[in-house]
Amino acid sequence: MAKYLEDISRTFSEYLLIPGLTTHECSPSNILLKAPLVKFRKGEQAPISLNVPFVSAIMQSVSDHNMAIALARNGGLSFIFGSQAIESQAEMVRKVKTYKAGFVVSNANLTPDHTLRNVIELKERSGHGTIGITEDGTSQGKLLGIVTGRDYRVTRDDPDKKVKEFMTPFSKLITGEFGISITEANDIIWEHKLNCLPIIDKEQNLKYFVFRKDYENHKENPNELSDDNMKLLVGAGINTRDYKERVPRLLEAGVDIMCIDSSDGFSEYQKDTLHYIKSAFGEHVKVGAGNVVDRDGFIYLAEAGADFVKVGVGGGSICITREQKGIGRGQATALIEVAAARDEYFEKTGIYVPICSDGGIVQDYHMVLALAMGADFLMMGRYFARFDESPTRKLMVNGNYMKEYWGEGSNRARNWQRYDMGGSENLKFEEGVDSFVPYAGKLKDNLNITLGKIKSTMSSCGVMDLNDLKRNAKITLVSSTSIIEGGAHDVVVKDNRSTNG
Ligand code: RVP
Repeated sequence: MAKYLEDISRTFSEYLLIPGLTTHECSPSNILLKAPLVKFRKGEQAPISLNVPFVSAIMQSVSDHNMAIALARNGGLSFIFGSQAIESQAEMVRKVKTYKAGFVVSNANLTPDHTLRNVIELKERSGHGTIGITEDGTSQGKLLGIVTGRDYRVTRDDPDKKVKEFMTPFSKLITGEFGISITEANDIIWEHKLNCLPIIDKEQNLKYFVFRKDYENHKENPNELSDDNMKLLVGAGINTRDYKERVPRLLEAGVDIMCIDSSDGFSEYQKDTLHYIKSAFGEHVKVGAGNVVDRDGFIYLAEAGADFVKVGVGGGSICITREQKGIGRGQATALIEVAAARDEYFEKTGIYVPICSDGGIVQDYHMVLALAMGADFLMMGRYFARFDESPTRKLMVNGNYMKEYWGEGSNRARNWQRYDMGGSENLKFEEGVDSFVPYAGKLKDNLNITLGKIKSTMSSCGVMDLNDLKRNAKITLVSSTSIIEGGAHDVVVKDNRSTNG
């Protein structure tokens, strides 16, 4: 006879946190959100930690190099989507690893023989007012001058005037030497009252520009997640089919951590993949696995060597796996059981394998609930898809700005490896939808509001960090009637504010 689980499959909206004693120290500004990303032994620190407990979903519509840069600069990490050619994924990883905060590769360049007309066209096309003038017109060519808005007057100058006649020539430029730090570059900018400092190598080739405004932004990112060489951390999704080719290329590109991406990770394919990577490349190569929804799945992947385990089947906003295949579990129930399994495994082996709650976060308070229920960190798709930094188009739909957001199991993504159960290589039926989400602006602005809310909830609960939250949160189930009480009720609300969900 089939086994029936005793608990009901529940989701975040069915729970609330009970306030604890808020002490004087427990103000939001004292609360820490650091979280372990990979496994560690009792008494040791995790070799990689997040500064905020968020990672962006392994999805075409969420995590490319731009998202990865923005998120790492704000303390989290992106897993760059694996449903693309190996080389293009490796290239995205490389872009994140070679990104130097404040050092910008010039993407508006011309030669001295171009004309003012070309300058104006380029400025309009690229949106950049500072143009590098190089011998061959490339971003890394020999620097011969720069052109900014101060060098010409559109209304007076002849559009056919050559760049060499009005550029600021190299002999008059203040430059920085390749290799200097951002602080040294900034000192030069201040000393010479510059807006932009070209950085050149010994052969006078242009490497970067440093802009005054970017340095100021850099100082505003105290949470930045970087390695010992001050390079941003980045992850990448992999699958259980082409890992022998994909993993070495991602490692060459400098990836810091990988995650096997599957809607159902309780499989021998994942074990084979983990074993292969660890034996071919060494224990120091970090790989997460998943997704699972119960103790058995967690223990299996932890024993197979996963560095973290991802939890969740069917709870994603764009996911229809539960409808299509009838498999899955309420995200809260899954998380509670897997967190208990993680603690049991830690007790038994002395190895702490972090768990990631993946999918189904709608409200900001769901994040605190997930962390209180035992998630070490959270993976989100819909949340990040709404921002400027996600790779998808922003469109006007019925008078509102929207961003596109589609599932990896949709016909649009055709990520068959994620739903692969062996056998034929075709995605036979869709497990995800193609959708819109309300456009929300810049990642940094939204993240700051979310983190503020999380800290405020933690302060109400009287906890100072995420461990404290896991250990001491008091959580209650709510009845459907009391859910109604949780929103504005029995009043006529004046303005029709939309929620961030
Ligand atoms: P959400 O944050 O609720 O949008 O969920 C994102 C998660 O949904 C992803 O991290 C992934 O686990 C899952 N996903 C991605 N594509 C699909 C699908 O097409 N079914 N599901």
